[in-house]
Amino acid sequence: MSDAKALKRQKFEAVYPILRDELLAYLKQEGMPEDAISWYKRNLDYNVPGGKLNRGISVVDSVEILKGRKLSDDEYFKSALLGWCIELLQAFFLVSDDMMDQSVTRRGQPCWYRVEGVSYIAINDSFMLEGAIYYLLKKHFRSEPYYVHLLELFHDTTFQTELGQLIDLITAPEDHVDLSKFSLAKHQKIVIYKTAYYSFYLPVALAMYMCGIPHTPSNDPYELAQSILIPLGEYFQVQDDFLDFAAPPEVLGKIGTDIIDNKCSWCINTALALATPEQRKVLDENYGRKDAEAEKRVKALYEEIGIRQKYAEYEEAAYKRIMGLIQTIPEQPSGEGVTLKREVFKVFLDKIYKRQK
Ligand code: GPP
Ligand code: MG
Ligand code: MG
Ligand code: MG
Repeated sequence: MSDAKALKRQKFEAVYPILRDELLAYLKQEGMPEDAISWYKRNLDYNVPGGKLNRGISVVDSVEILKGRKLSDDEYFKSALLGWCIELLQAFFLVSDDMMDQSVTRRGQPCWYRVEGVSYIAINDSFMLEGAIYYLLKKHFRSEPYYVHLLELFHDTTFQTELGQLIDLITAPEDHVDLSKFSLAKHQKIVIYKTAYYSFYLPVALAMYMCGIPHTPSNDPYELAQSILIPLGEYFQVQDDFLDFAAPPEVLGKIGTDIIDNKCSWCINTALALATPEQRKVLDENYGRKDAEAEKRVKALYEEIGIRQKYAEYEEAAYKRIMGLIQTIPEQPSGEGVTLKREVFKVFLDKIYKRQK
């Protein structure tokens, strides 16, 4: 990591304890018992700050680029706070996703529900991570003219992600493997809803609202942003699917579960498109089984089919395609006020291009 990048991360991380303490102070003020306060602290500390923080820091980066200058202390704090609200949303999703996917590790440690004494309490803990978002938004943004936009955006994005999670889950029944039900079209729908909206559109749209960019009836800048960020998010989830199969767990921080979980992942869809009838039979017999040997057989077949090469080709094509989309943003914006800039999207794309984790 470059020095500049490490410093940026540190500055962003320094905001987290302030927000956590505000949340804990709320519990105290409500007269909650000490053990509840320390439980919530442990929940927050375990699940919120330890990730890559790409989504959160992207809010700050985007506000900076859109304003075209260094931020005041207040502007920095507010944009970082919105960034941490996305990290809270992400924590809410991951704690519950790991239960639904029966995952083992996350960010190099046991998934929260697998921590001694937590178990199903993790369901309520995930709700409390979500609740924190609206407490913080109300406390810090209530008097801003764009407050209702922030609320709507978080609510809409949460619902979209839950829709994506629903189709992810029902396309992967535990007791019934039927690979003929998978398709790249279905995969695309799943990944756009479960990942792209909250991971890519949300950070940039939050930054745009904070900068006072208005909606317009034609050529709405929010729609333009979405037309680039949704394909970007789709590419990101294809990476997630590929890394689930290909990345060493020590690097990825989590153990892949997609093959065992019968997921409609990019890898299986790509393999199905390339498989000979004999290879297809191996997939039909081994995919989605709760069995480490069967998982190994599927992985060996992915190698045989050349999934790594296919992925490298996909990644190059996706990068070029998204770069092309970014060029559709007018270079010389007309009119006054803050307008969209290509740089917002380029920075985001460069953050994920060829990622290993
Ligand atoms: C990524 O899926 C999507 C999410 C984490 C959103 C979950 C949404 C909910 C409403 C709970 P994934 O299972 O591939 O992620 P990972 O590989 O990180 O487990
Ligand atoms: Mg999942
Ligand atoms: Mg998962
Ligand atoms: Mg995954």
